[in-house]
Amino acid sequence: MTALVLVLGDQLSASLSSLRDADPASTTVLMAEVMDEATYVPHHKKKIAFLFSAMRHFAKALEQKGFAVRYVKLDDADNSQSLFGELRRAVNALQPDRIVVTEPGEYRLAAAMQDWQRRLNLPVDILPDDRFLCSRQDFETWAKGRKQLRMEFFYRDMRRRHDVLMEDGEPVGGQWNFDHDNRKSPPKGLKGPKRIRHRRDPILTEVLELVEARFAGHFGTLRPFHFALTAEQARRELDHFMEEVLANFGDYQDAMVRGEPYLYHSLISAYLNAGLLLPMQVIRRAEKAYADGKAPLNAVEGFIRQILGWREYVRGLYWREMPDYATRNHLNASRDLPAYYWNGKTKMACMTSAVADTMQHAYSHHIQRLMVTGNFALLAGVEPKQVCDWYLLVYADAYEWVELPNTLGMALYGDGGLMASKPYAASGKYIDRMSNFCSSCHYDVKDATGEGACPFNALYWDFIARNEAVLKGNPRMSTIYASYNRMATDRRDALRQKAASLLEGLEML
Ligand code: FAD
Ligand code: DLZ
Ligand code: SF4
Repeated sequence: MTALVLVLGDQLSASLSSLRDADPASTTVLMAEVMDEATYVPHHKKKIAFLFSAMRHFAKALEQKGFAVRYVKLDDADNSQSLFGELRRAVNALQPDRIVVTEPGEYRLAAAMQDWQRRLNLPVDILPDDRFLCSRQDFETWAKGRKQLRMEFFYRDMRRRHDVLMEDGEPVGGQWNFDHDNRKSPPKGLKGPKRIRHRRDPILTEVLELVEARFAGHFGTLRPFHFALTAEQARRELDHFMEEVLANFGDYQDAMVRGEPYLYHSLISAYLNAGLLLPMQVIRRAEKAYADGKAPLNAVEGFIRQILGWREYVRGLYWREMPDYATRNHLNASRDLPAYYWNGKTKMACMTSAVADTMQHAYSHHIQRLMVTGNFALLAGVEPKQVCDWYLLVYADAYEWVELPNTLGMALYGDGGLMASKPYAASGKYIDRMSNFCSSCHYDVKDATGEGACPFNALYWDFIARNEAVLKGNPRMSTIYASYNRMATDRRDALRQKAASLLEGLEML
């Protein structure tokens, strides 16, 4: 029996379910760089360069293990530029007895795959992606019958189930969550630690030239290029994070500083999502850092919660709610995404900084995504589909299974509170507290209605006012509505007038 194993660009793990038990003597692995995947949204240049280079390295590693690898480069003469097209060509050339593939991360591809067996007239085994720590079935079991799917309870369950940061059946330190010790404002002059860099290799040089030539019109800058491309390089970054950075992760998790895109974040999401790192490998490494006294519990618990909790939770939610999740728009938001999301040209210093980091690094950290670009789109009422497409293409770690719940659910409240118990809406005051952006901004964060007032302020109160019918019943919004309704009528009128003029001139801010 000969098998053809299709490995996708975000399945670069030696332990992948489709490869784990494959016999190199009777297996050919197919990997293909195709325009269909590179352009279903026009991904950031760095994201394409990262994936193509990492794919080529992974193919080499498989060859070293004895597998025959059919690797199709983007510019190969007969490349059909679609995954199915490449599968069909390989089937015609190799005449395998069956096809094996690990289930893909995105619904669109999973739906298309259902038809491959019929179209190829060959058995197609689609195996579960067990690199995740909660299977789709286990998430269903957890979610079934619950009125609310709150991440915190899911996370506690995962801690128990995987015995992570547990001692005699209790959470280490006596609490599940240490967030009250986290999330400090940035002190003046806060800088992130220096990050390690990897040596350029011939594979990367060739791919950078390819991306420069073929994707010139895509978002973002390509060079300098800094991503790890192999599991070994990603592990070195992880080790460096654990030794030098994790200790301050909790304290400055929500801090934002101009010119410091990374601060104390791990920068591992692109590696986890492409398979160069595995979630349990990262979690056990963080537990070890705690045991070795390299980092305090508030940092280690907060970090582990992101991976064991949030990452698994959003994946479970995605598969449970798709396909209609992608079309939800609970607040009926319909404005167009302003041009500064693409070029960073706005007088709002916080938005310029978040977009500039994104253009340069295909990265910005969680609070910039949530409380700057996400918050602004929420307050301005931008149509969720346009916002989601933007997030899906601009970040090197973006795949729909993780991007969509975070954007549509967490940032935009588009799912009506399935994911977030209340909208993450905030005025300029929050951004001022957590960043140094406002001191160098054209706008005045202390003003809400004057000529040079911070746009986030009036837009925030307008968001509260215009969504009153939908949000008022939410108990977590009651203090906000009480404050709003206590405001003098003149003040409320002034805020709404200011917001109307801001929305009218949204492109000009
Ligand atoms: P750290 O802050 O160091 O966190 C460690 C790890 O925890 C991350 O690498 C990631 O794997 C995981 N993690 C943390 N928060 C989340 C979360 N909310 N959901 C899932 N995993 C999480 N993350 C993506 O991986 N891909 C996306 O496309 C993506 N889109 C987002 C869109 C919006 C609007 C928002 C608000 C968040 C999004 N996130 C996404 C989550 C989060 O912002 C990124 O995982 C994080 O910024 C990656 O940087 P890091 O590796 O330095 O993370
Ligand atoms: C994101 C991406 C890109 C840019 N290119 C490819 C590619 O050429 N070949 C490939 O196999 N995968 C690529 N990917 C990753 C896929 O889009 C990803 O596997 C699906 O979205 C499922 O998560
Ligand atoms: Fe952003 Fe307003 Fe601060 Fe300017 S003043 S940086 S627009 S929050």
